Amino acid sequence: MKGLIQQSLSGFYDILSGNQIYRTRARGNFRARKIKPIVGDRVEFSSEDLQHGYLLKVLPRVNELKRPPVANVDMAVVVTAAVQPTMSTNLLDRQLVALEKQGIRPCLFFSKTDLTTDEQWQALQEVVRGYSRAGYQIFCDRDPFAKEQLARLQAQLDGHIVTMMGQTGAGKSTLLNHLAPQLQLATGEISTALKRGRHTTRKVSLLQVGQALIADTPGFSSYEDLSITKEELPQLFPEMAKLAPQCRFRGCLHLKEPGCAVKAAVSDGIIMKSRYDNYLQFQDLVASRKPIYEKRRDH
Ligand SMILES: Nc1nc2c(ncn2[C@@H]2O[C@H](COP(=O)(O)OP(=O)(O)OP(=O)(O)O)[C@@H](O)[C@H]2O)c(=O)[nH]1
Ligand SMILES: [Mg+2]
Ligand SMILES: [Zn+2]
Repeated sequence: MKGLIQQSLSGFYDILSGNQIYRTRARGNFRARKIKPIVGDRVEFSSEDLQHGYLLKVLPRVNELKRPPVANVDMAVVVTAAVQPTMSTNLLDRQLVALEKQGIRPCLFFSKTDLTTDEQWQALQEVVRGYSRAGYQIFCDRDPFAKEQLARLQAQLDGHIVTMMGQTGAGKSTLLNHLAPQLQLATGEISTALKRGRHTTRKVSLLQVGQALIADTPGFSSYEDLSITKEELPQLFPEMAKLAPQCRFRGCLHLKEPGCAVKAAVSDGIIMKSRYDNYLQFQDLVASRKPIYEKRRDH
C-alpha cells in the first residue's frame, strides 16, 4: 500500500492512505541505510489492520526541510508576529531563504497586528510593501483573524502540503485553530508554556485543514546554518534574481561589482534595504562557514 506519513511518535509512524490512518512501525534497516522517515514522506507499507502495520519503503523526496523536519512540502505559511516578540526581518529572511532553497512557495502571515500601536502598524505597512514588491504573497489585516483574510488564506492552501513556520510564540497554532477550530491545538498560555518548556507545539504532524494538509510545528529561535553557496544565495532572493540579468557582469554577486542593478535598486528604494543588508550578512555567514563544510567532506 502507499500513503503519506502523517505523524511520527516514539517509533510509530501514522500513515494516511485513502481516508484512513494506519499505525505502523519501521521495518527493514532504515537506520543502517541512514534514512529516517519523516512526516510528509510518501511511503510503501503493509498492514494487517489499522493498528499493526509495517513501513517498508520511503519513496524519493521532492524536498526536505530540516527545521521543521517535513518532506514533500510545497507551500509554507511563515508566521511573523508584528509585535511580541519584536519583529525581526533577519529571522524572516532566513526562513524565506531556507524555503526558496527547497523550492517551497512561502506566503507571509503577520500575527498580533491587533496589538500594534498606530505607529507600529504604519511601520509594518512599509515592510509589507517591501515584501510584496519582492513578490511574496502577504496576509496582514489589522484583525489577523478577519473572516475574509482567513478565507483567502485557506483558498491558497487548499490542495497543498503546507508547513507552518515561525518563531516560537508567533502564533502558528493559534492561526490553525482559527482556520480549523475543531483542531483545538494547544497554544502558548504562559502557565502551560512554563510547565512544558519553551515550545508549546512539540511534535510535527500533518493536520487536515480544509483541503490542505498542514504541519503545525514547534517554532525555533535561530537557524544554525545556511548550507548554501555564495553563488546560490542571490538566487534565493527572488527580487534580486529578477534584476541580476541587468547587472553589468554575469554572475554578479551584488557585492562590490560596478554596474550592479541590485545595488541600484536598493538605492532607489525598490529593493528593501533590510533585505539587502540581510543578504550581505548571509553572504558573510556562507563565506565564514565554507571551510567547515570542506573540512567535513575530507573525513
Ligand atoms: N492578540 C493576539 N494574540 C495572538 C495572536 N497570535 C497568537 N497569539 C497569542 O500568542 C501566544 C502564542 O501563540 P501560539 O499559537 O501558541 O504560538 P506558536 O507559534 O504555535 O508557538 P510554538 O508552538 O511554541 O512554536 C498565545 O497566547 C496566543 O493566544 C494574534 O494574532 N493576536
Ligand atoms: Mg504552536
Ligand atoms: Zn549585481
